[in-house]
Amino acid sequence: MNIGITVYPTYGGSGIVGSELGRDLADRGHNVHFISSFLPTRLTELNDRIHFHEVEMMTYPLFEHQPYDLALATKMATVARAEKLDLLHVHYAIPHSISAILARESIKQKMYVPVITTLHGTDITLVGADRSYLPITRYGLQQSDGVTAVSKFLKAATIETFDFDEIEVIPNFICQKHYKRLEHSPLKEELAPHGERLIVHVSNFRPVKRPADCVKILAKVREAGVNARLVMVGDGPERSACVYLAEKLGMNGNIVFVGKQANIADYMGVADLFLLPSELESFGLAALEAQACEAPVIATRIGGIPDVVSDGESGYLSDVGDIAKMTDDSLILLADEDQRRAFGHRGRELAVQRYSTEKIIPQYIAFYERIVSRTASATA
Ligand code: GMT
Repeated sequence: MNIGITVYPTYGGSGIVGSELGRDLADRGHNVHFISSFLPTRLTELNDRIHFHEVEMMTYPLFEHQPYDLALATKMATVARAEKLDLLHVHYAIPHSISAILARESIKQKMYVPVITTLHGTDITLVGADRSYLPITRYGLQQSDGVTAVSKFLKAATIETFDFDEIEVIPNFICQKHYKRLEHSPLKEELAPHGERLIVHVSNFRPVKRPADCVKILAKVREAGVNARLVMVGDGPERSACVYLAEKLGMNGNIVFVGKQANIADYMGVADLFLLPSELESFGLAALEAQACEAPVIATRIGGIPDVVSDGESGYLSDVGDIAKMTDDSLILLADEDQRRAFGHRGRELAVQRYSTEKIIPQYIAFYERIVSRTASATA
């Protein structure tokens, strides 16, 4: 197939999923055309089956805000016609599904390019549910030729907010060759030079991720006598609050903020423990990546996380903000290396069994085939 994919090309989970999906589809022989404002972060290499089409923006003084959605729609339509795309698959509803629908409609006299929208989380739970975007998000869902969601939780949330239920659940996935334990990594020595236990957090540091909870947990873990260090990977609006809190709690020397990293598997692969204390996660891709790297996960019991992290087997789950329990759970695993390893092994086993690319990518391909054949017969 000739597949157009649009993602936010930054460090968000939806961009990662869309990029890794495209790469895997190309490995399976499909032609993949990424259409976005710049090359997605995870897409370091292009080849003869992975192509990139940059959305060009004209700057004009009258525009207070540049209309990216329209430039994207124009590019989608142009690429669809030039490359004879079989479908446009957009990740994150706003504004991508609206741009894709506009593109489809603008060229439908010449060809019909079906639009598939994958919902990732905040596009429904935060942005889409906001009154300013709710009607247009519902329109995007109704007008898409196919809609998928990354978890049962997100499907239920979409039904509740938008009264729209034609949604296929296709969970996120993991490349088991890329995400794995790194036993002898120089990075481990660099981050934990005196054999400290390494706790890792990865996020985009938005309030919904509650990264400051990680700083509080580290302080309490150290108070309990465990020589641990915390590595904070990523960047975003909450980072300065975390730096301030670290200083206030006297944790400066024990926390390292490494900022955005191209290869987070390097960090997860050396983690003794992974923290994800989010207020909401429709899926919790970071938890899945950590589990694939054999890092037990301490997370919150919200959204799609209980499907990914098996409480008491591959990690422990707590209520949002329950620092005391998350600390106790961390201490259990950090104090008992055998149990920590057993949780790590079980996490990898579950990640591979339930979410390997081998299991999930064929579900996307089957969904594409279904939508393409349904729209072909409807438009014949
Ligand atoms: O909010 C983020 O963390 C980014 C966001 C995105 O769309 O880029 O992540 C969402 O999609 C990820 C990939 O499907 C999921 O793993 C995250 O759980 C989800 N985030 C939230 O629901 C808050």
